Amino acid sequence: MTMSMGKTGRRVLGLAVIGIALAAGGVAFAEVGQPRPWEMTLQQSASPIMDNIEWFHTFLLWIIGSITVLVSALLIWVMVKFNSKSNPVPSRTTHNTLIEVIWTIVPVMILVGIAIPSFRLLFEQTTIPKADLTVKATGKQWYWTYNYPDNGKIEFDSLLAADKKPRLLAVDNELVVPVNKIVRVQVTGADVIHAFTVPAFGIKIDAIPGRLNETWFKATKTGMFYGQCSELCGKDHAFMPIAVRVVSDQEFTAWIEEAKKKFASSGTDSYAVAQAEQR
Ligand SMILES: [Cu+2]
Repeated sequence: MTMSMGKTGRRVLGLAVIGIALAAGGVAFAEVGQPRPWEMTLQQSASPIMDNIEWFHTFLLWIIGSITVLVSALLIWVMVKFNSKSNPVPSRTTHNTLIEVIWTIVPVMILVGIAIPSFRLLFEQTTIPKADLTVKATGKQWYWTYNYPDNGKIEFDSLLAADKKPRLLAVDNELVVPVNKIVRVQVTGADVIHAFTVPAFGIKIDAIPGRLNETWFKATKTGMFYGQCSELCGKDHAFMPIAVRVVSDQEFTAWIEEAKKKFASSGTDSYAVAQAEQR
């Protein structure tokens, strides 16, 4: 018996060590803007909205956790103290006004406490501040087309790049935006419903044919940020990632100049090119 207990103990210890190693591995892999192995939390935030979402998530977790602990404690207390053995003659009490008032008022207060930050966040997400840049993302089966209406007629397709890393997230032409600038994103669909999502910016909005949806973000860090189409849109739904490259102002201006030439109306329709190459 002692032997088997020792074995179990060692096994538990072993599992704990593996767990810590995996967690540490996950941290070592940590990169902003993309998922990482064994990730259990939200992706690292890179926008004020996402900071707020993270705060709200943690706030809710504490409330849910406390309620769960309280209800479990009450259940255990009832089971131990009032079972037929320890309490053979039950009380015949049926009503208690004070308790009934408390268990009505307290949940109402909790819900109001949740509603206030929840609506505040919702308004922040849906009220688009004065934008420094507007980009348009059009979901197509199965890639994205980006437009820069403020900067001439830049339009290009963004397709999954199978040879690039990170796998299934990298694309040939990334959406490029300047850091610390308010970017308004107009989103629509060309064929079926898609959804434009970048977790690190806390944005997710449907791309609906015949309708122009709007959202916004302000990237507070430079680097690559990835997302995926988040509305089941057909057989290659899993293969139309969203890649956003956040750069400094100067780099952005330089990129715009380059893009004007690269994606000039002569038509570098990379989707058509890719299709042609496949044939
Ligand atoms: Cu999709």
